[in-house]
Amino acid sequence: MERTYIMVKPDGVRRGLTGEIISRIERKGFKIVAMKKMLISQQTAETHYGEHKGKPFFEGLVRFITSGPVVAMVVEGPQAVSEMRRLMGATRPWEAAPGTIRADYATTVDENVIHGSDSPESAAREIGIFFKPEEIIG
Ligand code: DAT
Ligand code: MG
Repeated sequence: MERTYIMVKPDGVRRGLTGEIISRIERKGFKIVAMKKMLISQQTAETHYGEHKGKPFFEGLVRFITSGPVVAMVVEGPQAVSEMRRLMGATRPWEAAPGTIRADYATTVDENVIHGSDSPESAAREIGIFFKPEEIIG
């Protein structure tokens, strides 16, 4: 069993896509072992997206992810990291495979509806940023 950090981004929450995304995760057969709606602080956003610091889109990305509530989750299942990346689709929605979340619900790279960890190591790091161990109920 593997765990990954999944987050409905502010555009997804604003557009009322949270239920649809949760539904896809559950229908797949994955288990949501933690979930909360929250506002991300500037500091937390910069830590979460630390790998992108210095890139031209970094400031805009931090501004966007702090622009409204997100729904943060820990999702568990076999190959959860890579499988959730597959369900999400490519970062650039126009490159995302048909039927993926980003292909179905997003048009731009800067508002692409969902975040998912890109490796088991990133998942462990990101879960640790957003959840206390006792908030994860397996
Ligand atoms: P992903 O979210 O698929 O893991 P990433 O880690 O490369 O993609 O980038 C994180 C987020 O940053 C991405 O979801 C949207 C934003 N982003 C990436 N590249 C961008 C770009 N060229 N212009 C604007 N935003 C970008
Ligand atoms: Mg990433």
